[in-house]
Amino acid sequence: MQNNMSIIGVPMDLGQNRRGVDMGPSAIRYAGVVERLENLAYHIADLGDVPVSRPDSKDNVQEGNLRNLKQVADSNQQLAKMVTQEIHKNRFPLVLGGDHSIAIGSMAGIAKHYDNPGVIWYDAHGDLNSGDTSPSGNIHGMPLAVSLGIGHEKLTNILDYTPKVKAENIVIIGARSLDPGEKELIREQGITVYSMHEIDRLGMSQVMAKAIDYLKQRTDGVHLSLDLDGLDPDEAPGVGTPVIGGLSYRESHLAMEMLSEADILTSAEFVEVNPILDDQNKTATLAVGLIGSLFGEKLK
Ligand code: 6HN
Ligand code: MN
Ligand code: MN
Ligand code: MN
Repeated sequence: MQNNMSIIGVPMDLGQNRRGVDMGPSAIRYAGVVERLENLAYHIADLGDVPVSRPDSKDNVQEGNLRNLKQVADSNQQLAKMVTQEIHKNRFPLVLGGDHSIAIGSMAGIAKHYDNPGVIWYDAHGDLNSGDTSPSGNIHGMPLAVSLGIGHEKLTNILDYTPKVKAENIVIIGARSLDPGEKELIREQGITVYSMHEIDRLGMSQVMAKAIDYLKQRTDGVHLSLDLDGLDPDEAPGVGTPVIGGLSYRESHLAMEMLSEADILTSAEFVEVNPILDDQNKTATLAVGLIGSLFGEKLK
């Protein structure tokens, strides 16, 4: 892992319906992310937040079942450029959300630098919808499909190329709420999914060992996209779309510790922290703890 890291906040709440997730980056900073990483001897540059414009009522008409398309696309464009610049400077990008629609920009910025990038999608959901399959019209349920090149071209074409990732380089971990269209896409494209069922049967240790081994062999860069709703709502109450039966505190720390040991990550993001729905900043504090484990707290 590089020792130089850039933190980029994205106060985005327009990819879904519940206000407050735009305060996620502040909540994670308040929970001490910079100090935590500095204690692990990383050189941190906190680059502040990517601008997110407010939709005016005239703009806010849904375009093809995609709520706030223009604003979401614009911020992702800016995020993608920033991520690209940081990787170019040889700095590890750590992106803080904001709703999960921001993974569109992260993936766009990251994938430019690798021939064969991979992604670990740690989430209760697949985020594999498009305007055609989405039950909600919320773009935070679409970023992984967009990265595969499926969806509105304002989203798929960010930085003027598509797709950002191949289906075989995706590993989803923690899934337990998939829409019919998402299940079909997973089958069609052969995407690797370790749902809660597989995690219960095999244990997190074996699941992570398999995921790491698989991505290590075939990719030249790995992004971690961690949606806090992957964890159980008891651990992470401050999320907009909680789903019961999720990953535990220790399962999640173990996953981060194994990723740290394997040293395969080249970028990461932590998303969906909503301090308005949270209990005393518990979810942001959890995110910072996971970041600590991901960056070697156990070993240093
Ligand atoms: N997230 N599958 C649902 C939808 O509206 O498409 C929920 C998506 C949740 C997305 O948590 O990042
Ligand atoms: Mn989710
Ligand atoms: Mn998600
Ligand atoms: Mn459990």
